[in-house]
Amino acid sequence: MSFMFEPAVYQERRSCLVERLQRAGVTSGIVLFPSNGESPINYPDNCYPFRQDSNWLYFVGLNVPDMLLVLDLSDGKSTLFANDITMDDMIWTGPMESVADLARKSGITDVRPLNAASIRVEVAIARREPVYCLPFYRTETKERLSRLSGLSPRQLEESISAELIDAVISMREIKEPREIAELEKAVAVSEAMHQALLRQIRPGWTGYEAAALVQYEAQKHGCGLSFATIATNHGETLHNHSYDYVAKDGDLVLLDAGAEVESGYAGDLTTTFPVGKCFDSRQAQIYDLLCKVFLDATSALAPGKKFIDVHRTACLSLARGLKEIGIMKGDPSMAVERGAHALFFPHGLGHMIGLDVHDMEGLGEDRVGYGKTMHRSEQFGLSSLRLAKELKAGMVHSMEPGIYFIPGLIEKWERGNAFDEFIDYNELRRWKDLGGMRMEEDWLMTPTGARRLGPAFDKSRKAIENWRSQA
Ligand SMILES: [Mn+2]
Repeated sequence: MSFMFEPAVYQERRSCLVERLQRAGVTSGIVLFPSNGESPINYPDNCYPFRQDSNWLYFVGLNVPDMLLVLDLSDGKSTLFANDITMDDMIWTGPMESVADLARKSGITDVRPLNAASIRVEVAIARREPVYCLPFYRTETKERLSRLSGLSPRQLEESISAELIDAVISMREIKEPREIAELEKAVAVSEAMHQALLRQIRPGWTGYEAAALVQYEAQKHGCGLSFATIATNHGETLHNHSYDYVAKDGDLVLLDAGAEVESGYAGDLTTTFPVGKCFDSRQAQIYDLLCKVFLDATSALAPGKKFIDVHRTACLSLARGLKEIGIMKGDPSMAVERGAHALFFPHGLGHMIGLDVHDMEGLGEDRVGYGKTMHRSEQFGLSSLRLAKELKAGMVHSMEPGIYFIPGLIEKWERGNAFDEFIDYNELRRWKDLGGMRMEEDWLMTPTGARRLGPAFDKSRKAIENWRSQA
């Protein structure tokens, strides 16, 4: 991952951040942006694959560990603190660009060694200028920044700024055209990953083979995975990372997987399909309903509308469909208001996507998805909705309704006669072993509506069965 936009892109983003903070009344002080460092697995030299911090990628862009950017809010100047590699390092890493050359790619001319960072922080403190940070999601980043800045981990925690968080969210949530182009690439590769499995899985395949094929397809396109692949015959377990099964005719496979392109942008798709050539009649009924829910939800997308209302549209469509099938009963609107449908759809309709697959979740899921004025519901199901706030042109988010039959949850609700005015537990017994389905696409809000990202990919039952019968 060494892709970068033009240096001016990063310069402009940093000056935009300074402007937005000034507008929020933050006119002096310094912002500390630490890059990520290498993170050891079991001994110092054996590290997890390096993933740069997404805020750093957005404002600095350099995919290099162990750097620190100091942004001065009074004059808007950026200083990059980093060390050039030594000849000893180079024997292991190969030739590397100098820090000064790297800095130029981000539009930064002021470069200093890492050990000068604490002096810069001391100067700010002597001038009684505040220090600002974003939240830390890795303890080691906080500890490293503490060593570099001379501030204690506690002082760093106290430097976390709501104004800074909100300014960053307000910028990153609206995707620039160049970011949308990257997201289009990520979704295109993600589709290729899904289509590879849709084309190739056979009875007898293990989950490991399925997950390996998906990863192969990503890497073949020069991409990584944007999160750990879910490839399971038990889609009703929402984050099922077990690959320990053998696919057989009659099974449904749920694949939730996405590519991360070189620039760091993520795709996130879910497809559900039969291991055999067709859905059986029960699976077909539920899959057709899922397609209907998906269509109703995507048709409800509009700028200016709250995403929680689009989520409610999906829930209502689901409750109506389940009533037609006979699994639910009573008034669907009332059932949704009370939360009875959540037995079959216990998660939210979507989340923002960008440089993170759950975009900016490290800045606080509620701050990102609900803003300053909305609050998360405590109702089962709705409490898992990550995105609720008003949609704006330029936002990119997932659309991912699902229908699940979770035996343990069904039994628990039935024992307590939960919502028995809305759920026909007798009829439900016939469906309990069906498993789970989800359909997920990535959508961009436009000034007039919304559009799906990625090349055309028909997921109607007929189209899916067509893929499978050619397998
Ligand atoms: Mn998702």
